[in-house]
Amino acid sequence: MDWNLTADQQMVVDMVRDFATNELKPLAAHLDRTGEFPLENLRKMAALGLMGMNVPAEYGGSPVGAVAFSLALSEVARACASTSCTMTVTNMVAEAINHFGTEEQRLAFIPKVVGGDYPIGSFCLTESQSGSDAAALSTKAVRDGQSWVLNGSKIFISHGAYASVLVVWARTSDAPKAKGISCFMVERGTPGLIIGKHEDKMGLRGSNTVSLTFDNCRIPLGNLLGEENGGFKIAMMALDGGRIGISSQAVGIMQAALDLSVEYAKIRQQFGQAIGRFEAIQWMIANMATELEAARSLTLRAAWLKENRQPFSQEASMAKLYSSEAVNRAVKNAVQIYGGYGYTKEYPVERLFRDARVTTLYEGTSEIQRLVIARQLIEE
Ligand code: COS
Repeated sequence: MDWNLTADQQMVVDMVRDFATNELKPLAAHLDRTGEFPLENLRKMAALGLMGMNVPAEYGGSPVGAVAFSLALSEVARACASTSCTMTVTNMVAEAINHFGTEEQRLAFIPKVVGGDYPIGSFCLTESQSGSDAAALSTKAVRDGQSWVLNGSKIFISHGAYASVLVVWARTSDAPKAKGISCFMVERGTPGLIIGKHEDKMGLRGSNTVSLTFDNCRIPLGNLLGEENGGFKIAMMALDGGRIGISSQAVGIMQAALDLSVEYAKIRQQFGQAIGRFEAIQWMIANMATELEAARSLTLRAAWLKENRQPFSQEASMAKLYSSEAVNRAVKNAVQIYGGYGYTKEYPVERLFRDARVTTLYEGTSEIQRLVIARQLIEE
């Protein structure tokens, strides 16, 4: 077993770390405070190839593999968790179009997702009555002449107000639950696509989250992705990959929490010495570092399986489950180490505490990850 990164993977890490440290980190507190969306930085990231890291170059991607993607995403999350949210979802959308689209669809849509003025893709699955139970969605699409007409609403859509292409799941038959769902691509500005309420979130405040309404939203027949009534599997397969992304994001936030904790433990003086000399603080830092390594290993193993075209659904859920729970323990301890200062917005651990919270919720709660893992153990 070789744990070393390849020269190409190391190059990606070095490039992204440099970019994230210089361009993303300095803006992270501002985005958190103002809720501004970092469009300019996302365009720079697209120019560096970070929005289509697993799609071929002929569609505007820069295929470096799932492992390099995971490493890059962790570097971005370490600097700015909000920006990493947009990066992971956009990569997930680009990959889904690449995997399930026709050649014509790939050429038409992927370059818009990974480049251009809005190098952003949205994943529109969740509805007010279908979160964990994704197959219960009720948005409808009906065929009308040369069009599909979409009606319904989605909620909690990451960067939905800025996406160039939105992949949208809708019911296309009366068949029960998962069997009657199809997947569509809707372009930014399509009449009938209405951007709704902007969520005022606890964390990831620099990643725009909106509700969407489809009001007789008419799209060409050719915007159906994959097979009619075969859309649910697209969502599930995309989420398998997406969960490696969220796990990588959690690893990045954890690394930031550890960096800040170690730095502060060395300089903060109490009882005549640096607090890092007290065992109480050392144990917190040791646990944080150990759990970070465990989270990183699980994440990279899932990414490696994906890259090597082996089944990875269970491993992606294990990685996401562990990393997301562990990052929440890490940020809690980072605030503890900073004491009262950690509870103020002057210190970045307060932002990390809020940013980390969503990782056990989105792209499948911890409970859904356990369900996916247990089902594969018990039912297969
Ligand atoms: N890859 C490929 N196909 C999959 C799959 C996967 N990972 N998971 C399920 N499927 C297929 C099943 O094989 C089944 O196909 P058949 O009808 O041909 O047998 C179909 O999809 C339905 O699967 P299942 O019966 O398991 O669906 P459930 O309604 O029980 O839902 C869970 C399964 C709970 C795993 C799913 O609803 C889920 O992931 N929920 C969480 C959704 C989520 O993460 N939302 C966040 C949105 S983004 S913030």
